[in-house]
Amino acid sequence: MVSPLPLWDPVECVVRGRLRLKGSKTTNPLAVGDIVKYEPGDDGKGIIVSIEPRKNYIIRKSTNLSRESHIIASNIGTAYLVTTLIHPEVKTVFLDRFLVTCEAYRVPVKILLNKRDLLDREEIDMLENFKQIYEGAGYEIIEVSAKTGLNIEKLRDECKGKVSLFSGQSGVGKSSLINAMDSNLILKTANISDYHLQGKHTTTFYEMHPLNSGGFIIDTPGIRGFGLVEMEREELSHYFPEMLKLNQECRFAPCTHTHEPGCRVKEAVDNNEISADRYLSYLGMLDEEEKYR
Ligand SMILES: Nc1nc2c(ncn2[C@@H]2O[C@H](COP(=O)(O)OP(=O)(O)OP(=O)(O)O)[C@@H](O)[C@H]2O)c(=O)[nH]1
Ligand SMILES: [Mg+2]
Ligand SMILES: [Zn+2]
Repeated sequence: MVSPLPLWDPVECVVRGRLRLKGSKTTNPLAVGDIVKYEPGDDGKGIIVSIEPRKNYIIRKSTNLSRESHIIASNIGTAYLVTTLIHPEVKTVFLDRFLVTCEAYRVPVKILLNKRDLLDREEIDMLENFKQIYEGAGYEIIEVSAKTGLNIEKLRDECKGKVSLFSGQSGVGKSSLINAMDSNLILKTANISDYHLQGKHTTTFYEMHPLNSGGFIIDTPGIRGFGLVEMEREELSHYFPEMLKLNQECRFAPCTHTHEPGCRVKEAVDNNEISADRYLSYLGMLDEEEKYR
């Protein structure tokens, strides 16, 4: 379903002014992953003249209040949502927003749980709980460690022959994982304690890297806030796979799974078929949709 793989023969290009105007509702008319046409310019650089239609993309607003959206990347084979449980602490509200956006824009997504080496006995319980919630919702979780190399080989295999996106909060180890996958790559990484001191992001560019084992990975700067791009109230639950499955069984259609009698989703939350945390996340998103519209 996704565009053919790029050939790795970089040409430096600039964007033509007209192109900027076309994408006026997004802060970036051109996103990493875009397939473009370019013409040779006078100074040896190419001039980008058009962008091919995107097969898919991930888009966000920096906050719910912002009017403009930002396209994180396009034409993605698999988006890997990188997270940790601790150091930094997982923010499930953020994860859920990212996952909803992937569903809405038809981007296949998996969760990479990094820094597995840091979890002690007590935290393993946290891990089980986390897995119950997200595997229960239908997502694949791969436990990895850039430090010990856990499952890096598996990841390398998975990433062959496609464009993969690594995204997530700052400090979860996106760049470290990519470095672990290919010894030719030396992306900048930073010690976690520096983040707290300066609130800084180590990766500041959206950049695609070829892997020597095959495939391409897009490294991205850490994301702080993830504002959903507008969607209809009735539509939101379609992007929670575990709710979508039961949708047909609700008495009313459309059902927002809030106040409606005979709601199968609410029943599923009550008897723990659907995680209460995910349902709360859903309610939070519905609320905000209302407020910021
Ligand atoms: N213990 C442990 N530390 C890790 C692991 N992966 C990354 N780190 C450390 O976590 C810190 C942050 O890693 P980065 O790779 O810079 O994180 P990032 O997600 O790319 O961060 P941004 O570029 O700011 O978005 C570094 O100090 C890494 O050494 C891991 O698997 N285990
Ligand atoms: Mg980074
Ligand atoms: Zn319902």
